Amino acid sequence: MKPIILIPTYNESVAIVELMHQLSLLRASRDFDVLVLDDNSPDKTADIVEKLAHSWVSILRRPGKAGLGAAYRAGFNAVLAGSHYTHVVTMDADGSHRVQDLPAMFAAAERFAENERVIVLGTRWIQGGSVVNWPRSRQLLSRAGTTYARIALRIKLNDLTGGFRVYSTALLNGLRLSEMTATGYCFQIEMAMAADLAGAKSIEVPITFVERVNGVSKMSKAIVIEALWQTTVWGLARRLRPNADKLHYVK
Ligand SMILES: Nc1nc2c(ncn2[C@@H]2O[C@H](COP(=O)(O)OP(=O)(O)OP(=O)(O)O)[C@@H](O)[C@H]2O)c(=O)[nH]1
Ligand SMILES: [Mg+2]
Repeated sequence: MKPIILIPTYNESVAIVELMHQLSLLRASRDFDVLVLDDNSPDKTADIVEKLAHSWVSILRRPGKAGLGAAYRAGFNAVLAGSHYTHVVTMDADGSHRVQDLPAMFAAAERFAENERVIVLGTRWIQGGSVVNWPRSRQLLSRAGTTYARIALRIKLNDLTGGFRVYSTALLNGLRLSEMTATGYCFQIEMAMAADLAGAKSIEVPITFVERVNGVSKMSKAIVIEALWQTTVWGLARRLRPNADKLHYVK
C-alpha cells in the first residue's frame, strides 16, 4: 500500500506544523506521501510547510480561497495523473482528524485487493467513535446532517459529512471527478454518493474527532445551506432518474 494524504488548508499555519510532526512520527512505521492543498492562505501556511522541508511533502498552491470541494478536486486530479499511489487519504489540517486513527483506516483499506473500488470512512457516530470538545449544537448539526443525507440519498452509512477518508485509487479513477459540483463540505456527501453509485465497498472505522484548538473555523451558514439544498436536489434526482445519476458520476 502506498497512500498519499491530501490536506486542504486555509490559514492553518499553527495546526499544520503539529499535524506534520505527528505524520512524521507515523512515517517511521508506514510509507506515505502528503500533498497540502493551500488556497493562498494569508497566514503563509504554504510557506511554513515548505520551510519544514520534508521530502515526502509537496504543496499545491492555488490562487485563492475557492472552497474545500474545489481544493480536493484539484488535489485528486494532481495525484491521479500517472499516479503510483494505491490509495488517497483526505484529512483536515486543524487537528480534528487524529493521526493515531490512520493505522486502523489503512488496515481496513488493506483488506481489499488494490484494484477494488473501496472507500473507508472515519466515522464519529458508531460504537467506538466519539467527538471531543464539540458543543452540543455542533454535534446536533452534524448528526442531523448525516441523518438527512442518509434518508434523502438512501445510503446506509453513519457519517456522510466527515472528511477523514481513504479512497482506493481504483475507485477515484472510476469516477467522473470533473462532474462533482459541491464547493463546501457537502463535497463529502457528494463523494460518498458517487462511491455508492460506483458500487464501492465501504467500511466504517470509528474515529475520535477533536475540536480544533488552533485557528479559525471556515464553517458558515452558506456552507450549511449549500449542503441542505444540494442533498435535497441529489435525493430527488436519485429517485426520479437513478440511472442518469450513475452515468453522471461513474465512468
Ligand atoms: N484549500 C482550502 N482548504 C479549506 C477551505 N475551507 C476549509 N478548508 C480546510 O478544510 C479543513 C476543514 O475546515 P474547517 O474550518 O476545520 O471545517 P470544520 O472542521 O467543518 O469546522 P470546525 O469544526 O470549526 O473546525 C481545514 O483543514 C481547513 O483549513 C478552502 O476554501 N480551501
Ligand atoms: Mg475543523
